[in-house]
Amino acid sequence: MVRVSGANLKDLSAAVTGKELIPRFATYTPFLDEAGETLDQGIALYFTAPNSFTGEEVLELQGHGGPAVLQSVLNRCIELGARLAQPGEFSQRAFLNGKLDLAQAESIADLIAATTQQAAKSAVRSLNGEFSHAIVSVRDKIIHLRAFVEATLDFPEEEGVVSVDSNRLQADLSALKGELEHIQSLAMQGNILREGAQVVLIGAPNAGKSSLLNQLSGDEVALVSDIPGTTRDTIRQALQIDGIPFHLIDTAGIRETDDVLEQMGIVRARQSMDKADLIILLIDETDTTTPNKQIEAEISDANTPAIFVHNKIDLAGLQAGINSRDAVTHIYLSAKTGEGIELLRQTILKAVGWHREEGVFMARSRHMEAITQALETLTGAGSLSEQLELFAESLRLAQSALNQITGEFVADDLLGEIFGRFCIGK
Ligand SMILES: Nc1nc2c(ncn2[C@@H]2O[C@H](COP(=O)(O)OP(=O)(O)OP(=O)(O)O)[C@@H](O)[C@H]2O)c(=O)[nH]1
Ligand SMILES: [Mg+2]
Repeated sequence: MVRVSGANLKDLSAAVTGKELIPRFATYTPFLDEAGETLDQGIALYFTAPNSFTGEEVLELQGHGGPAVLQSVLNRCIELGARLAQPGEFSQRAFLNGKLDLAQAESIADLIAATTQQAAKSAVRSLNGEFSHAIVSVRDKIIHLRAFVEATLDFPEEEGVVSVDSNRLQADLSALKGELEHIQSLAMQGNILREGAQVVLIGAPNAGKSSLLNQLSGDEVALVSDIPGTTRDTIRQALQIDGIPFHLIDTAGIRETDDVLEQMGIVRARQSMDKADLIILLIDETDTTTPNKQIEAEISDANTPAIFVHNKIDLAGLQAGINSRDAVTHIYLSAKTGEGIELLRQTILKAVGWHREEGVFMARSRHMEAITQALETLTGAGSLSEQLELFAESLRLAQSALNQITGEFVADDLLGEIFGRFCIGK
């Protein structure tokens, strides 16, 4: 499909189709070149402003496709005064013309990029405006409270303006915070769906990291052998657990070695630990001679959630199971037979912060930051209920943090950054 958006498209569409199109009616028509020869034929749709996706006049030409035909129809439109769209320009115009707010426009890109059905569903929810409505509803309550506080500041002596009761301010404030925290939790879930958490497998050589990667992904992704030091390069595999996307990273076994290639692999293993959302340490239950103390210390330095997996229970004669010691979850399983794997899968979901919540919104880090900022400001306001000017100012700051999400007041360079990442034609 070739889609043209702008002002005064009547002439252009008459020149391409050779007829006057009725708005919102599908017209079967040839698409013509300058000499009136048919380039392709198909359906033409014409929308008048503002009743279109972009809010401008829009012409859509649905042809048979194929790169050459498509290019010639596109060239014809350019001859007639159109130019190629920039990435995301249709959505950007829709935003600028008030057809969508910023969070909705962003969810279009998220919908297209969704890798799982769960992610797509929550992107649609944001596109429908559910996320924006939730944010706007809290923001309006902040504005309401602020108006009340400012009225008492401006007209302290006025009849009918109730004096401010600091208990009531506290109660209103904590209700607002509660509402925002709920949105934050739903958005955090959406962020997990969008980004997919990075889970890295770490451990001594032969602990069974590659076997576990294969078991979790249900495929022979990585080489497995009883030769210690099999894996050198880090191996990334995308997978889903209950519809949640993950990036699982298999690494070289960590040990002292003179092998230069293996050393390079170990450096990479440590680097991927730094970037991980979750570290899984594999421990070979049949090999009590290999100490894991150093790796354990590195993990606790990394300050990243970790799960300790005790592998090869089939050989060690142990039962599959889970327990918690020193604030660390320990799971007993066999990467080879798959026994205990479901325990691990559910524990991974929990460890990255996923809890089956209804109504998850697709949210971006940008949104999460704004919500956190608003919450911090509201929390700060709690101690200011005796100093009304400062209290009102905190409310104003929280309000403007939330405004950034829907894009009431945003800088042009932020818009450029957001829409520049869309694909062309969207
Ligand atoms: N019986 C049994 N064997 C296992 C299990 N997990 C792994 N193994 C075996 O242990 C050996 C090492 O497994 P890998 O998955 O290659 O171990 P790794 O941690 O990736 O090793 P490196 O890549 O060398 O660091 C292989 O022979 C596997 O078949 C298990 O749960 N039970
Ligand atoms: Mg390996």
